[in-house]
Amino acid sequence: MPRYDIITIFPDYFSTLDISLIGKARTAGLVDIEIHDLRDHAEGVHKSVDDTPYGGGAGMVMSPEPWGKAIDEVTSNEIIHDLIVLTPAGKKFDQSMAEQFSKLEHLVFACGRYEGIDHRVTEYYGTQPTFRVHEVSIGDYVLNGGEVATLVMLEAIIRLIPGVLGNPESLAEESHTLTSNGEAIVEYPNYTKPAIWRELSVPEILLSGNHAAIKGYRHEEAIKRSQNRE
Ligand code: 6GU
Repeated sequence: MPRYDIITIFPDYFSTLDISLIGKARTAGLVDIEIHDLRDHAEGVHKSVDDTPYGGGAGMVMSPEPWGKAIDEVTSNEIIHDLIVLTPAGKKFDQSMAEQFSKLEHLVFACGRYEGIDHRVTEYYGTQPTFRVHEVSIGDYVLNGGEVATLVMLEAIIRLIPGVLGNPESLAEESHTLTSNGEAIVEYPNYTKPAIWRELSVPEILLSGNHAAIKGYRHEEAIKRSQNRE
């Protein structure tokens, strides 16, 4: 099964990985997720993991030493490791990236805080033959750290692992599949009972039983939504 190691100074962020679909996937032995506290690799009475930036400037930078120790501890020279460094300066995460990562055997998530991690960590592992390093962002806004970004990535990745979703048909049908010309197509709007809610009716065609017409209607609605999204 694929293994995901998460290195963070806030392990508590990841308690939600015990619940819902990901919790079930872990219990079922479909994925192995291990959380590691970076501070276990810090030295001194204060167990400090950061320092002031060379060249000056605001904020603190995470020191390379604890990161090197933490990453070395969860990796070996035997297999390829994909090291994901969470940073707003990274390549933007999307569904195709999720699909690629979902096929990999060992992901290591490095959750930076403060003004990020000393860049030599990215440089060093980038030169190691058993590592591929990916700097990833989840969108054009600034978070306080990589923890929530890691949760977003894990949710998108793990649901693509075979056996995790109860109904694999929902994978093929759902939002953000790409059309034949590579355009992102979003899902059509969905309705369930009651047929009238607060004076709003469900579109009549969905009650018609005419499957071809329903298919056509849904496609039209999906196109409209896709065009309105930019
Ligand atoms: Cl991965 N990290 C931080 N700190 N901010 C972000 C981000 C990551 N992705 C978008 N904003």
